[in-house]
Amino acid sequence: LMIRTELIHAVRRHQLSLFYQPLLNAKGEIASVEALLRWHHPQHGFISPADFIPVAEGSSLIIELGEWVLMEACRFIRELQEQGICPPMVSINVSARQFHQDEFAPKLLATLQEQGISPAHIELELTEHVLLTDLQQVRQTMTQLREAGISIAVDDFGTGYSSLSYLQELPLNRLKLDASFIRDMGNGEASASIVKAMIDMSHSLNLEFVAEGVEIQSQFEQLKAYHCDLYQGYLFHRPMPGEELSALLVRLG
Ligand code: G
Ligand code: G
Ligand code: MN
Ligand code: NA
Repeated sequence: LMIRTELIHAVRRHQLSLFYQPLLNAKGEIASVEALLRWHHPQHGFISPADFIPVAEGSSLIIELGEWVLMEACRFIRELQEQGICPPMVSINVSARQFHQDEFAPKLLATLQEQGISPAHIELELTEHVLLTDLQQVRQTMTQLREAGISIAVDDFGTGYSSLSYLQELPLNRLKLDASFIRDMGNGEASASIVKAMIDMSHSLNLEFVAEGVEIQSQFEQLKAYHCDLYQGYLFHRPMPGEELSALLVRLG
């Protein structure tokens, strides 16, 4: 309850910020970045989105937060452009309640247009849970988004215990395999085989495959041998403030 009340003021009091974590391709280039919300509370310090997102999801607060995240991502993309830096695609996490609100796609597209941001700069991360609630409506919304040029990734892939048939039915771009699979890869042949099979499946469906939570070199080597497309994790970069990312982009040219 404390969190809910305080969260209502957090936006207005400028306590929220976006951090960005790069996703690298096999050549080590930054292919895109994931935007991750951060809340710095003046008394309680840093509060994890793992703690406050579920609270926000309990009410329309999540809609307001989602709108703030989108505006902030747009502001950041424009700032990079003004500095002469070519902005990477920015992935935004979208929760169920946001995605299933009325007019989600047209509102999002209108905001991008107002902000002067090309939809090609934006990817949405949706969990299997979001995708499988009202598949008919999800397909419709997603088609509108894809036709406008927005990319769609399945986040935490593999944790939803769902049938995989939706992968053929929805216009997806990427699968982001949940970090737990990457952690288990070192624990034996079977776990590694699962990851390899998922990579092969995603390629046969023309989807890009992202490994999340890559923390050690041996995981990276193994994933490269399996032809994983994109890599995200502490081995490469931790989530960082926007200024740090723009400095990194300048350094990399
Ligand atoms: O960055 P971190 O590991 O602390 O994030 C914890 C969780 O919070 C992750 O599941 C992530 O998807 C979620 N999260 C981070 N930022 C956002 C956001 O802007 N919107 C939503 N809906 N979830 C977010
Ligand atoms: O649920 P989602 O995939 O959106 O959550 C991503 C979360 O994973 C973010 O909170 C991010 O801070 C965290 N994260 C990113 N890379 C790593 C990593 O290598 N190890 C661990 N433990 N967490 C990571
Ligand atoms: Mn995510
Ligand atoms: Na994830």
